[in-house]
Amino acid sequence: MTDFTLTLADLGNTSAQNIETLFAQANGILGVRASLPIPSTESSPGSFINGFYESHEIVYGENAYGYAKNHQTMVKLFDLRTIEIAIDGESEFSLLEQDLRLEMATGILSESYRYATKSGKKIQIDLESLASHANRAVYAQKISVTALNFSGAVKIGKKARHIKPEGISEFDPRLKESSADLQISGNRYRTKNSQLDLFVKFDDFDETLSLAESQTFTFTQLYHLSRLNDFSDVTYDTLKMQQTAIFKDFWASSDIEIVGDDKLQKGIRFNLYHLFNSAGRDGHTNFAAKGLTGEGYEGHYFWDTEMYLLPFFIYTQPEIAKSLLTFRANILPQAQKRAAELEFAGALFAWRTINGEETSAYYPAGTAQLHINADIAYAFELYDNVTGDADFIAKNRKVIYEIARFWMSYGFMSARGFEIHEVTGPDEYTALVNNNFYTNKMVQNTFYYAAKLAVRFDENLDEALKWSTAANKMYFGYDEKRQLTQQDDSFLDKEPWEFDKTPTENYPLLLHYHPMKIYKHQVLKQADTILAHMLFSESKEQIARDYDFYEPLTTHDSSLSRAVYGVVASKIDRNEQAYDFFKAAATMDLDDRQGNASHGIHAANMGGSWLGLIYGFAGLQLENGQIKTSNHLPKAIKSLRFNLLIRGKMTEIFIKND
Ligand code: IFM
Repeated sequence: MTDFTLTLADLGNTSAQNIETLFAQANGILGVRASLPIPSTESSPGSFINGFYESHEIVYGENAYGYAKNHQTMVKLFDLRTIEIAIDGESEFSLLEQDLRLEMATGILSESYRYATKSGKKIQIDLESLASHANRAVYAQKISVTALNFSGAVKIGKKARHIKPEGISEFDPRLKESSADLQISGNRYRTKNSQLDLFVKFDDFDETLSLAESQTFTFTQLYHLSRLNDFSDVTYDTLKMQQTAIFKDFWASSDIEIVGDDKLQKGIRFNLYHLFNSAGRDGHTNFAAKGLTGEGYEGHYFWDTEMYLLPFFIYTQPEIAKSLLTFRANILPQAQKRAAELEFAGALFAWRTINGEETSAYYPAGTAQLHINADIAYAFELYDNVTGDADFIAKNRKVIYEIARFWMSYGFMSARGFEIHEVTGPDEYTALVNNNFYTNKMVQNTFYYAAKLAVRFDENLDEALKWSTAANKMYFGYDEKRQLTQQDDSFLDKEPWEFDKTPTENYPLLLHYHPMKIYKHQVLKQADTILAHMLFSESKEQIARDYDFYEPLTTHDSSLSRAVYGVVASKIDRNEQAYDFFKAAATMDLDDRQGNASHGIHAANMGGSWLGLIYGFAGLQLENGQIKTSNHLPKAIKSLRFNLLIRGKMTEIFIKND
């Protein structure tokens, strides 16, 4: 297979922490940052277990009823990568050369480092490693140490080191201390507050060898980390063989071939590779905003899963999609409790969470993003339509009914129709508004789907009638004079943001302006109305007018924005604009375009780049179980080939630009 290799030459930013993120290895349960074998002062090594978090009470200066009570932070666990080396007693090294090769075709990372001591003794460290997809408790390494220009005693120590809290120095609301003090008893590590257990089995290594010049010593290290104290015996070679086979299957169903732009070809494969690696697999974990590659956003699960990641999984890896949706079904009790606490009916899912409880300490851009509830329903419906998995829907349909009940109790019927007030839409630079267009559209869709299920299963028919009526009467604001869809009731009346007076270094705005200043202006962080246009049908003229109005007001400070604008640009036949957006999405982390890949991958954008190709360039639409495509290839792309798995049947789609 060609073009499945990632090297340092593919990266726009080769800082130590960027490399750690981009070359990180993960298997949906366990993630390990690709830190240097001999760490530098810039290193931020660590490993993560999906869903393994510590909690702390949120201390509010001014509390109010119903605010989220606890932080949940995915714990930064062990440094599994550091090798302690001493040559004839010298243990300080400078890095001379490094070379990393990530074989995305097999899920195996190869690395080579050359180091020198102060007195000039040089060694080479070669590593081969994997986070096993066959045995998700295991991170495995094959380590070779070569004496390059000396003969002598080399002491090698390889021990898993628990990372202790050190505090965060940077001001960035997207980051929080993630290391935690753990209570250790034998091979069990327990979080103090959340009382979660993790069991480990480490084969530590500590030896002094005598190496002759050019002689290499090779050994393997296996690290087992699991929520269950149950480990099987495995060997490095078996794990490697299994890993290769699993990745072969993955690419056979999920690869996308782009002819005409090698950089984008690599970019999209890199994105799909990380999507496969960080998705939870057990129905009790989900997909963190940064996957299992970094500590940004505390390992929380957001709507990113439903609206940006699930389409890829639903169409190519339905088993993974099912487990991500099962997670939502499993946290239904927490959502029901939350709705009751806030005195609404049904279920209210948390904006950001690990264990199902709301953990957003800033409700205007957190809990108020109620749209996540409609997003979840949307994803269930997409799964239903694409896979035809009737058993799953039959088993979990209560999730949809409960969400519909929440919306019936949250919205209200006025003379104008069914209205939904005091919400924040996807655009986090506009908060607490009435009738956010995206939210109302998604809720309308939720009501229709809930009513359809009620008819399909012949139950809740009285409620179904109310849901259909609310859907039919859903209110959408429209500015007749300007012929524009209103993002919400007040957006078009706001003061324009002075973009020409905003210096480049003041982006992202969230790091430089108080929320009140941002909220009172016409400025968007990310696609909002335009996201609704990506999902639902509307005349091309209307979409184009809205696109031309909202895009110049959008900073794209959120990584979730560009891909969506790209899909919609394709939808209105602006194929070259779509191409520019797609390029930005496909290479966002490789080129560190958001400037914070060090905190972890931008997973939603990676899913968004799949949407850019499949919904955008290939114009995929699903109507009544039938797929339709249309050709929106930009000039530079000669052809596009991909697979879709629809109702269990694999369909290959090939589009050429002529
Ligand atoms: O869910 C997103 C949100 O839409 C924008 N801020 C970051 C979150 C996590 O990716």
